[in-house]
Amino acid sequence: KAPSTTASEAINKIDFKEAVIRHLHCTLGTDENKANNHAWWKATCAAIQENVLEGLRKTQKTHYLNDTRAVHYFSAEFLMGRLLSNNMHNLGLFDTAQEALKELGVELTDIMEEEPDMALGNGGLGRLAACFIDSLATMELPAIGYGIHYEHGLFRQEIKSGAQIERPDSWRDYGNPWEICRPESIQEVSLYGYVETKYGENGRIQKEWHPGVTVKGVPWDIPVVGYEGKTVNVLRLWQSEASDYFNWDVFNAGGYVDAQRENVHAETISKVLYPNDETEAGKELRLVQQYFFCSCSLKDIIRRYKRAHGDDWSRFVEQVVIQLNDTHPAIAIPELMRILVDRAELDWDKAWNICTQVFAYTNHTLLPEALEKWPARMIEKILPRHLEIIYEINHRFMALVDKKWPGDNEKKAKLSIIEEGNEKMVRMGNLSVIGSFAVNGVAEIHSHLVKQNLFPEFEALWPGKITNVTNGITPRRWLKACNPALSALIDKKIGNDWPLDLNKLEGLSKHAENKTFQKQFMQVKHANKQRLAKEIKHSLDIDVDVNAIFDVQIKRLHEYKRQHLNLLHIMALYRRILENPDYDMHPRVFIFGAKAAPGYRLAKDIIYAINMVGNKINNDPRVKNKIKVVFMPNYRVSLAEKMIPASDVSEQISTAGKEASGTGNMKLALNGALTIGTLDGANIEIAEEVGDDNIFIFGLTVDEVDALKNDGYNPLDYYYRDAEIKAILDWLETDYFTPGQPGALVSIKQSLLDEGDAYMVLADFRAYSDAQIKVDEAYRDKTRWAKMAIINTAKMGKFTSDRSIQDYVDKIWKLRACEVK
Ligand code: 26V
Repeated sequence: KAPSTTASEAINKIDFKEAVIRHLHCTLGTDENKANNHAWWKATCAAIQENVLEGLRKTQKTHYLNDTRAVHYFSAEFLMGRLLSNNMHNLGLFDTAQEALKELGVELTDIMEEEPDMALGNGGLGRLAACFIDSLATMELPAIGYGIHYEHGLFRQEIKSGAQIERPDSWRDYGNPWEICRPESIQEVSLYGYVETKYGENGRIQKEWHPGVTVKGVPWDIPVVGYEGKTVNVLRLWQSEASDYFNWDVFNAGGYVDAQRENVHAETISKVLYPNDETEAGKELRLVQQYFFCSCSLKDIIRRYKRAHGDDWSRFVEQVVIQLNDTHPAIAIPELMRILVDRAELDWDKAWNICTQVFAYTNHTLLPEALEKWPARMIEKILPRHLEIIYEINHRFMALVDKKWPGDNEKKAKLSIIEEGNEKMVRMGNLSVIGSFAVNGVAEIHSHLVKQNLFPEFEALWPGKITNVTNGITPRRWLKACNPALSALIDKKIGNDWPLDLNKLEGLSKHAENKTFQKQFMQVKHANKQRLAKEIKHSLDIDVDVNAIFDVQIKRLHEYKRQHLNLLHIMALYRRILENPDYDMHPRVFIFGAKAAPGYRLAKDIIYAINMVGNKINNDPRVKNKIKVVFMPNYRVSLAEKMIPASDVSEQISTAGKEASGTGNMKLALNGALTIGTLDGANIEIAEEVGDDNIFIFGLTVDEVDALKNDGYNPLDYYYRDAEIKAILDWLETDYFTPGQPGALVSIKQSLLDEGDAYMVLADFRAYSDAQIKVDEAYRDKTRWAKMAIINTAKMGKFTSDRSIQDYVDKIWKLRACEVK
């Protein structure tokens, strides 16, 4: 069925104009003549928020009256981006608002630029959470997202003389029009202190935690509007504040300054999002953040449950399912045990039974350095009672393992939550698997590797517990809102119900060879490229040819994602042009967007190298504009929304087995970009959908990577046997790209030759270069390319996050939709 404007039928242009003006006057204290874009943006948000809040109220009432089972999505990250355009589209108010504002002399797309991104996440994991809550609301599923109300999101990236500089992100500096503070739902969270062992009347041992510190968790709610605006769920983010109760002793003893200092400490908890830096162990504040939001969220869930069911815990597991987005919220498992055993005085088995029916865990990475482990000593200091509980969970679990494999200490060592060694460590992955009823990976290949390589002993112990749910993306944001011209073209061709049923895009397939449609499709792409070219000119003063291939690699910077493979290939092309001025290639613009973790040296060096090589190539007349290299600073959701619709080629070139899924790959293909990629993550499933003729697959497979590693991979073999590879790597050592600074780019060469090339860049280089030649050939055949691009869009139905969520519902959550009238 066609999307109706249910929520907004009554709202016409006149009403909307009236609402915006009213908010200019009464909310912002200004008027139409004085208002700048920022004020117009705020007034427009406020006018939209009226409709959002109406839906929120109805939804909450309906969920309460129906006493619905709900999923609680626990995530330290929600990468929401901007909300105005999304909310307008989901409410069906975009056109109304645009026309109304036009009549007031205001351009909607201009004022949308005033909105700061909500960048409360690092990358794929946080954006996935944002797509999932969009789908949950759209599918009318009772759900709540729980996370942290960071004062500063992911750092803002500036590029100075080619190098990344980090600046604080301040998304709330001038107020956030979407969030609602809920002081009535404040929670208290305890930290530090010691545990007292007591003996109760019945001889039962009782543990009492005497915390050293108490802090307040203040909830901020962000409404999450489903498509067509019926269900409006919430994202509840906790902000830390000093507790009213705690530091009065210090204060009364005359320690006013010390009391203030404690304030600062409490408020530090939600101050800043941690970037994905090398290793987490030792970062006490990070563990405190995790516990803080989990404890607040669990108490919030229990408060809501008790309102309906009192002290009867028997229905808790029917009402509550909690999805752990990676191990970041794994501390919620011992926290729920503590609440049930110490507070509610349930016996251990009963409590454990509840826990293991409530939690489910998603794994998002196999990289050893990204698997969370905390020193037991640190947990003991911050959460002494929780460490005891973790030991007790482990003790009972080890008994179970012994039953299955009597006397097998090797198995026990692998399965144990505790890693013995110099310093005892708590493995959050093992805790998550043991405390959950379901574990999932995020793409077929990744889930297979989770079973086979990461948790083989758990797979043997509990066959069937580990499953797959392939990631997805919301087509509302990642096609309808970000690519209005393509959306309109699709509407015209196959109707407008595809945002709710993305498999409908399949209907485009039969037009893939239609010349008129091809022309229209590529005209949209061309117009999007013109817009991006303007943006590039504006922000970097680089002229790019809109008829060139726009080749895009946008994702966090990491060696396993191999931005340096892309760079080495660019250098190879440059070298070929210098050696042969007639080198035949279609002009190409290589566009990058990537943030490096501030402490990740080589990643920052790669950014620097991209900029320095780019600078040289862009200004070398001998290149005759056949190559341009563009590094777009401060890659973020709102920039992705501009780059993706303008992309021809999507670079998905991770070492096979390393990228759990990827989601940018889906966004780009959905918008008609062709993938050049390895058989890794969701690329494999994208290839299955579009067919081998419509994707450029190259390089080692997972098995070949393993085999080569086992045989003893030697990058020097490739260096000496491939003259081009040698020439390029040697080039990095000169000062050709960094005049006067020889060796400034040498760390890349070193990582590939001296340090063993852990991600097999050199092993895949030739295959990658050959695949790029195929890309070039394909692009020159306009008809062929148009057909391939259309097929890519047409075959992306599988990758809607609605399908991912339906998989979670069927396999894991067992939820029912609840219609909001
Ligand atoms: C964390 C760290 C921390 C230590 C340094 C290295 C490192 C590298 C990666 C990470 C991220 C781990 C979790 C994560 O963000 N995974 C991403 O999740 C996406 C959604 O499932 C998925 O599409 C990406 O492939 C996966 O990398």
